[in-house]
Amino acid sequence: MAVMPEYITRLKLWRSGLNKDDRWCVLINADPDAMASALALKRIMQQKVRSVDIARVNEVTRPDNLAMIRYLNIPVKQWQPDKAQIYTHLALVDSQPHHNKAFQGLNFDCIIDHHPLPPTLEGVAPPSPSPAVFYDVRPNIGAASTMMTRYLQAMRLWPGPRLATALLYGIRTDTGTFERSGGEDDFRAYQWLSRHADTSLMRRITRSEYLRGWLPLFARAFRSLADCRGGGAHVSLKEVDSADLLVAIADFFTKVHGLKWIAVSGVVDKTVVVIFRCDGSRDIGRLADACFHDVGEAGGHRNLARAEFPLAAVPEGIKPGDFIRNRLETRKLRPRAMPKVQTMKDPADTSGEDVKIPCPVRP
Ligand SMILES: [Mn+2]
Repeated sequence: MAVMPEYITRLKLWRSGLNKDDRWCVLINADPDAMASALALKRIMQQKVRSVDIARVNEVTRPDNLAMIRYLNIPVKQWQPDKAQIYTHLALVDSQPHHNKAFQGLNFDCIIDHHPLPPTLEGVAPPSPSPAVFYDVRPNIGAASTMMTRYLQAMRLWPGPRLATALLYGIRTDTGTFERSGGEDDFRAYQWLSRHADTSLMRRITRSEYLRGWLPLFARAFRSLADCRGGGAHVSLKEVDSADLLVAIADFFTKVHGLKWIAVSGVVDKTVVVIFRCDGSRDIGRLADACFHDVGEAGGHRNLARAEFPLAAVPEGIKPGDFIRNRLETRKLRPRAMPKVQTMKDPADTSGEDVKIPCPVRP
């Protein structure tokens, strides 16, 4: 954190230069960390400018994200490019311009992020233009909410329970409650925020794991549950809107004592998706690989794995569910190969971002 005082001085300078007539918009790719960071930036700016709006460039569909917006009253609206001229300035948090098409061609006077720099800037000193522009990108921090928490502390702007809860949840989702990432800075911010947050609101958000519309599919999932070799089970669904639902069902079954592994399959847009979860008694990534390496992408970790293949790979006249069940029951593990790393949606990831997992590439 040695560089922090310099950033704080620059942020203070930037803030003192804000104009009472300015209308700002903070753009985000909405997830808990981005929404919390935008709220915190709004708090830092709002006394100094005429207005601060928060606009998202994506749809919010995950139940916990929807709960966060509802219970914490987050004033986030859909970004409308054709109305961009009503704003005098734009800010970007938890993202950089190269992350999303919607950000390209826009001029940002404030960028705060913790994702890697674009390859063109790696190893180069960050741009430090006029004091009218604030730029802070630190890829070694676990969450943008951590950076914002430090700024609030430094400016003696104590967060109310809603803002503190939002930031806490931002750190929690981006670090996987410190299981996936996060360092000392994140942990310290987390501890400090815990004292200001509303625990009952937090519980309502973390408990929002399912959508009302998913319940009939849960009913179907329970009916389709069939035992598989080695204390495992298979759940087969037909067409579903998104793989989020399959992940939610698979995660649910990890709470059933005595079930050693679960595979939940469904069809999303002509692609068959199989989500695997395991209690650690076997290497489920290898099972996923064994069953589906020849038809698509398959692999993962010891406890979490995923396979995806085109519906067209299922032979005519055979139901996808039966095709999958047959392979789950009969395929033999392949000898361990040196895994190549390829980008695939991490089955462990709950934040909605793509990360790299080791995954055997199909020959
Ligand atoms: Mn983030």
